Amino acid sequence: GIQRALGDDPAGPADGAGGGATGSHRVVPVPLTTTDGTGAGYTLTARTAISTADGNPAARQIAEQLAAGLRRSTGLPLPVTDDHGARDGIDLALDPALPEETGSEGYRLSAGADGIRITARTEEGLYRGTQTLRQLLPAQAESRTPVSADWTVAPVGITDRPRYAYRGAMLDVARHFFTVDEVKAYVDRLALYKFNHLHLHLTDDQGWRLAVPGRPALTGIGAATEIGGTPGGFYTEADYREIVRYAQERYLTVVPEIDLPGHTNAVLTAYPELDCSGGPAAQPYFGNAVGFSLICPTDERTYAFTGEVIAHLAALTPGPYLHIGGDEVKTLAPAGYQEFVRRVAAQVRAAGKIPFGWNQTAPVAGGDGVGLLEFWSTDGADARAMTAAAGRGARVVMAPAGRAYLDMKYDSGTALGVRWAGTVSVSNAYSWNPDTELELPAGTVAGIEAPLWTETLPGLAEVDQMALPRLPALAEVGWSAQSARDWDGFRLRLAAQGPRWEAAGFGFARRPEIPWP
Ligand code: TNX
Repeated sequence: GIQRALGDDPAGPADGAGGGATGSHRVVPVPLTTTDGTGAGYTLTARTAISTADGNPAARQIAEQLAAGLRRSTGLPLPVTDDHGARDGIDLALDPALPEETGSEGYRLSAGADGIRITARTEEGLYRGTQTLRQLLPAQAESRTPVSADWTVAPVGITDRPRYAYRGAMLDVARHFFTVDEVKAYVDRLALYKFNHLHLHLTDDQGWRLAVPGRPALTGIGAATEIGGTPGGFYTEADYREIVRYAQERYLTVVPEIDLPGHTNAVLTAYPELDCSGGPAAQPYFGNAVGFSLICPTDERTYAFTGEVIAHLAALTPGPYLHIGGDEVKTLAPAGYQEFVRRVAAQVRAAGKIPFGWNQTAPVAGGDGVGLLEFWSTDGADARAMTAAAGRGARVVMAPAGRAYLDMKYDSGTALGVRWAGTVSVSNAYSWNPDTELELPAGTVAGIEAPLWTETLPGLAEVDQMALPRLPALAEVGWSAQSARDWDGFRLRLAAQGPRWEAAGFGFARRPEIPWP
């Protein structure tokens, strides 16, 4: 709650557009095309069923998820059936005959008096379509308990598909630990806005958050605390698998990050033999500084350690990427740094994954080195290094701190967050083009990511204050065509999300840029 009060603007929005967009035109991220139909629309009633025509198990599972969410708010029975057409209702159909351009996440949605139909070439597309449907219903559809409302979807035809294949959000569970339930709650917010990757920053100076077989001290010692000295925590293998499963069920791929060779103070407290700095023995770290720790790059025991961790993590990770960090190493010369990253990237390749690194790893990217780079820097030299790496075949995820960092303060009055990259208003987060932010060869931008570092954010309430409403702004940057989006339309559509968050019990910052109803 602190920030909410700060964000309140007693004067209200200047243009009097309070209440935001209505009907079918309030979906975030904005679909490719939305065409209003005529007639009464479709109203969910006690007769409504959700059907999956061909009995495909994945489609059925998507239908069950949709039904579970809507049952809890509407109190309607909403049975899931295979007999499409037997009753009126919502039909989810896989249709390989849809145009190829629909892609792997695109879908079509139509609503009319006789029902609602979502079609897609893939399960993933069907799932994205159900997230649009949630937003076509009244805000009360997000309630966690039964409420009464007019459950009508206006008549509409929507054709949709994403601009970028990679739309990620990062959660730093190292600076402050987040429980499995808190991570799931964050995934719930991401799923609604069609994110498809969850990047977990699992390790940092303040804590190591994943159990690794044969390395008990990593969690026994390295996970004990967090920033401020409060108790930390870690994920057991079962916990981690549960996060992966929950995300997968919502068509998000988990991207685990083990940050190396800096940001490793927690490792060094657990395994002092991996410290060759010559300084005093590493102690648990409760502060916010970066760049002071280094796992010994000249000791073979380090590579034995990274090899074990990477092999274990790769085995737990169904997705293609394994992030090796590489940021902010201030105590190692470039040649030694590059040699280290090259060796660890090779270990990731050997484990069958694509090495992903922060932009500092650019000199080692391309070819069989780092395959995917995450650009966050505000430095021109780093930008030029990206151009060179992309020329060697690396692809780039755009997460420029001045746009995409959810831990930046909204303005100088924001209580939470930091401001080393400046302040990031909702409009700053929204108004940029990932394709032209850097000078990169055509087609090398894989997508966008919204990182959330948690030095100043101890729990989900604080996370919500920073993520909402900027997370949906970045979702639209990643999903919607540049030509389909503009700030004036976005702020009205975003305003319509406020009542949804209220119904769902999500906190958010009532930023005065947005004409909340
Ligand atoms: C920089 S950006 C970091 C993190 C901090 C963050 C705080 C990057 C790759 N590293 O270690 O948490 O700033 O905004």
